[in-house]
Amino acid sequence: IRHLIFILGDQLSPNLASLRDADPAQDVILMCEVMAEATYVRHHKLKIAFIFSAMRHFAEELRQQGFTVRYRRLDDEGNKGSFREELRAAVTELSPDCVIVTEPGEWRVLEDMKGWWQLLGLPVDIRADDRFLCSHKEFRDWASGRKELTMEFFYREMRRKTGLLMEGDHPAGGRWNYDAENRKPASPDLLRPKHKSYKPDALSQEVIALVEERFGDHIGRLDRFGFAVTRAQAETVLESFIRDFLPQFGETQDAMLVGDPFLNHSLISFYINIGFLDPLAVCRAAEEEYRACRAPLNAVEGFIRQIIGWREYVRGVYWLKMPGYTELNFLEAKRPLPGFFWTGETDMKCLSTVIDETIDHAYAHHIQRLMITGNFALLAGIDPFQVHEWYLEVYADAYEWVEAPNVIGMTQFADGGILGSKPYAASGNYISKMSDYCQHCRYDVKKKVGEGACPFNALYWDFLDRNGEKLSGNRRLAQPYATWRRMSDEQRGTYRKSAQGFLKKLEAGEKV
Ligand code: FAD
Ligand code: DLZ
Ligand code: SF4
Repeated sequence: IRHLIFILGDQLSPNLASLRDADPAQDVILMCEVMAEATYVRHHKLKIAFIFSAMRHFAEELRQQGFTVRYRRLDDEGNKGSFREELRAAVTELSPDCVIVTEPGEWRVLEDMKGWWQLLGLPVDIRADDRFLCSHKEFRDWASGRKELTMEFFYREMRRKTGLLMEGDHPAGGRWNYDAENRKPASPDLLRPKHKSYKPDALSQEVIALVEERFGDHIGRLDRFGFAVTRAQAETVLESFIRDFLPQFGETQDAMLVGDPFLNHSLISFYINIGFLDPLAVCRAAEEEYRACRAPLNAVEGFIRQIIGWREYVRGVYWLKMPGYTELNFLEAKRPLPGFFWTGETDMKCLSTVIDETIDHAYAHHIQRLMITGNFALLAGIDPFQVHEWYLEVYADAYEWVEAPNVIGMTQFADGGILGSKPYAASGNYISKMSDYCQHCRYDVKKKVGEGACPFNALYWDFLDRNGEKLSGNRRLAQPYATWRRMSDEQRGTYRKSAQGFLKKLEAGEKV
C-alpha cells in the first residue's frame, strides 16, 4: 500500500485535500466510528446518528468509485475506541508507506494528530483544509496589527476575494450590508412551504438502533430523524431552500415563532460543516437568485454574509486564540447551568420553546441560540464553560471551531470583546418584539419586577449593575448605563432584589 488516507467524520467531501491525488489502485481509505469522539462531550443522540449515517453513506460512495475503504463501525469487534488506536491498528495491518490526513476542525484533535508520526514511525502528511475560503495565514495577516477584529471589515475582504455580489470594486446595490431591512417580526404562516426532510433508510435505521442502545442516556430523541445523509440529498435540501425560502430569508432572519422552529432558515449548517456542501458553491447559488431577480438583495446579501463572513471569521478567531479560548471567563460568571436546559421544564415560554425544539431536532436557529438561551445564560451569570459544553452537545452542527467563538465570544462575552464589541444582553422587550413567545407565557413581559414579572427584565438591569466595573466604560453601553444611573435608589433596589430572588430560586433548583 502506498497511502493510508484517514478521513474524519466532518471531512466527507470528495474534493478533500487528502483525497485529491488518491489512487484506488494503490491507496486505502480509513474511516472509523469511535467512542472517544462520540463521548468527549455527551452529544445529542441525533448528532451522533447523523454523523455515523453520513459517514457510512460516504464510505459506500467511495467504494462505488473503486476505493478500498477500511470502515470501522462502533460495534465492530475489537473497535479500538479512538482515532490514534484505530489508525495504529490499520497501519500494523496494512503497512502503508505513509499516512495522509486533512487537518481537523478542532484544536484537541490537531494536538493529538501532531504526535501520530512518532506513534506510528511513519510520515504523516497533514494537509491544510482548503474547504474554507480563508487560510489560517490569511486570517492571521488580516488580524495582525488591528486593535479590533471587526467582522464587517473581514467580510468585505471576503466579498472582494470571491467577487460575490460585487459590481467591479463596488458592492452590489451600493451598500455592503442590508441588515437594517432584516429585523422584522414574523407572523404564523400555514402556507409556508415545508422544509425538506428524509425518512431514515436502512443504513440510518441501523445507526439509530445503535445510538439508542449505546447512547440512550444522552439528550434528545431519535424518532424525528430527518437529516440528509448523502451529498445528493444535501444538494436537494439546498435547492429547496433556494427556491422556497431564500426570498424571505432576510426579512424573518431575526424572528421567532411558537410552532415554527425553522421559519425561512436554510438548515444547511449540518451539511456544510461535515463537507457535503461547499460553502462557496452555496453562496454562488444564492447570488444567482439575486442576479436572476428571483430573490431580493437584502435576503441574498444577509445569507452570503453568514457564510463567507461569520462562518469564516469565527473559524479564524478560533485558531488565532486556541488553546485557552474555551476557558475564558471575562465576567467571572460562576453559576451552574440550570437543570431545565436539559429538559425544557421552565415556565419561561421563550426558553421552554427553544429547549424543547433543541431536544426534538438538535437544531435551533441563530437568533434563538443568541437571544434566548445565550442571552439568558449571560444575564443569569452562568459559567461560560458549562454553557459552551451545552451548545457543543446539543446541536447537530456543533464543532468546537464554530461553536466556541459563537458561545464564549458572541453570547457570553467571556472573551472580553475579542469577537464582539459589546455583550448581546437584552430584556424581555426585545424578545416580545421579535417573537410571539410572550403571548403564550405565564410571565408578563411588561411587568418589570415582582410576582409574575418577566425574569429577563430585572435580570437585565442586575446584569449591568453586577458587571458595572467591567462594562460601564464600554461606549456601546453608555446609554443603558445612563438610564440605570438616572433611576432612583429605590427603583434600582427593587430590580436588584427581584433579580436576586429569581437567581436564588434558580440555584435552589426550584421551578422558574
Ligand atoms: P441560516 O440561518 O440559514 O444561515 C446560513 C448559514 O450561515 C448557516 O448554515 C451557517 O453555515 C452560517 N452561519 C450563520 N450564522 C453563523 C455564525 N454565527 N457562525 C458561523 N456560521 C454561521 N453554527 C454552527 O454551524 N455550529 C455551531 O455549533 C453553532 N453554534 C452557535 C452557538 C451560538 C450561541 C450562536 C449564537 C450561533 C451558533 N452557530 C453555530 C451559528 C448559527 O446559529 C448556525 O449556523 C445556524 O443557526 C444554522 O442554521 P441554518 O443552517 O438554518 O442557518
Ligand atoms: C462528532 C463526531 C462524532 C460524534 N463521532 C465521530 C466518529 O466516531 N468518528 C469520526 O471520524 N468523527 C466523529 N465526529 C466528528 C469529529 O469529532 C471531528 O472530526 C473532530 O472533532 C474534528 O473536527
Ligand atoms: Fe420569555 Fe419573558 Fe416573554 Fe416569558 S414574558 S416568553 S420569560 S421574554
